[in-house]
Formats: sequence, C-alpha cells, structure tokens
Amino acid sequence: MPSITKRTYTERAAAHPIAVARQLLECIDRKKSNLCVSVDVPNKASLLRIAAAAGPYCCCIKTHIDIVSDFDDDLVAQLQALAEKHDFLIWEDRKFADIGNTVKLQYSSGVYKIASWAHITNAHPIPGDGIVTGLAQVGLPLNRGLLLLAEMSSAGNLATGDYTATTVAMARRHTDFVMGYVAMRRVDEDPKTAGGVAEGEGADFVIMTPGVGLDTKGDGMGQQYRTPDEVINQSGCDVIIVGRGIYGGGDGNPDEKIVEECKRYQQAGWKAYEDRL
Ligand code: 5IU
Repeated sequence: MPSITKRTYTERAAAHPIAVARQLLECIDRKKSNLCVSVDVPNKASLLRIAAAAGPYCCCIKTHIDIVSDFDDDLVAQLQALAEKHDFLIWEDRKFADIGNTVKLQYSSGVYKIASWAHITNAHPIPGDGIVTGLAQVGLPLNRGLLLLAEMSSAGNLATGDYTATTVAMARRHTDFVMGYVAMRRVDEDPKTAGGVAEGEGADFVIMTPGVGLDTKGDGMGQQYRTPDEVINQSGCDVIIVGRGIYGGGDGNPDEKIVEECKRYQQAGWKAYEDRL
C-alpha cells in the first residue's frame, strides 16, 4: 500500500472507518477542492453571504460561531441548507479544552448546540484522553468527527515536540472518533514524532492546515502564512484552510472577489495535491 501522501482522496475515503472522514474525502475528490474556507465574521448576514459565495468551491466551511453577534437557530438552518445545496461540510472550530464532562455539555448544549449541526469539531489535547471520551459520547451517535490540535500556525505556540507526539498517541487510541489533526505537516507518518507508538498505527488521519495565504506572510498578530504548495505538496497536509485571504476581513469582500479568490486557492491547492501524487 502506498504511503498516505501518495494515495488519492478517493482511495483513502474507501478505506476510512469514520463516516464523516469518508464524506469529506469523497467531497474533496468530487469537487476537486481541498479548500476549507474559514469565515470569522461578526454577523449572520455576512457569514451566510460568504458561505453562499464560497460554497461551490470548497469542501468545508469553518465557523467560529461565538463571534456572531446576532446568532440564532435560523443561522444554523440556513448554513445547513447551504451545505446541502453546495456540497460542503461544516466545521465548528470550537477548540474544546476542558475535562470530559464539561466539554460533553459544551458540545451538546448551551446556545449553540454545536453537535447538532457541525459535522466536524476540534479539541486541544491538553486535558488528556477524557476530552475525547466526553466529546465522543455526544458525537459518535451523531456520526460526527473530531480533529485534535497537534500543532498550530501561530508564532511561539506551545504545541511542538513531545506535545505533538503525545497528541498523535492520543489520537491513535481513539480511531473511531478522531478523524485527524490540525497540524502543519503530516505528523502521523513521522516515526520520530509519533514516538514509536504502535497503537492505531496505519490509521489514516486527515490533516487540516490553517495559516495559508498567497499574498502575505503574516497578520501582525502572530499568524504565519504558507502557500498551498508548501502545505499540501511539501508538508503532506490534506486540506488548506483559508480565511482572510478569501473573505478579506471585516464583513468580507464583495461576492465577485470571494469567488475569484476561492478559485485561485482551489486551483493552487489542487495543483499541489496532483504534484504530490
Ligand atoms: N486557526 C489558525 N491557526 C491555528 C488554528 C486555527 O489560524 O493553529 I488550531 C484558525 C483561526 C482562523 C483561521 O479561524 O484558522 C485562519 O484564518 P486566516 O486565514 O484569516 O488567518
């Protein structure tokens, strides 16, 4: 069997044990898009407008739902309808970080009820395995998937070295629910990084990578940008996450500009994947 970076998304989908990972990998090949558009905007109308414009060009829309001042249940209903219409998954970038019992409640309850609408969410490994167990109690029956934050894109972050290795080991103990990582490179195929952990070896983790930009290197607040080629081809990641490079900041670029930038990142991401194969 070829290494993960030499397999097509479809080949990987066919063999993946987690339904939502299969859904994502199949969607990527169907749309020829490994682009996830990150929409960090402060109001409902902008979020929906950007998701509608970007939807046809991406495999996933990533939200930070707690940024939206006028959140209501109708936002979720409309976002789900857009996901259906344009064929993309929804990832709520919640970055859970508490003990199992608390994250279980944060995931299922409160104002946002994230588990009821987000196909994917993510968590910091810092509390230990209980965070995965707690989230899985809610997410598994709903066929959701979890990404662990093995690395971050921001300057000076602490998710390096042993921390990353421990995260990989944790993911390998939960291959029914942990579908992948947020990471900057293919952390799961580097034996040194993996710390020689045998459990779950051979599992296929989807690597979703933020800090992607074609025009700038940073944002003056620690963000560090790399190109789609650096991320997908040179570092072996699977999905590029692009926010301000596409929507532009504030309430967002006009639709035509969003579409133009989406096409540019979609093409760059796909070329990097083909070059990698
Ligand atoms: N994000 C990062 N870096 C990380 C993680 C998440 O940038 O390490 I974990 C999020 C933050 C933001 C998006 O929602 O990804 C990147 O947005 P820009 O492309 O606008 O920088």
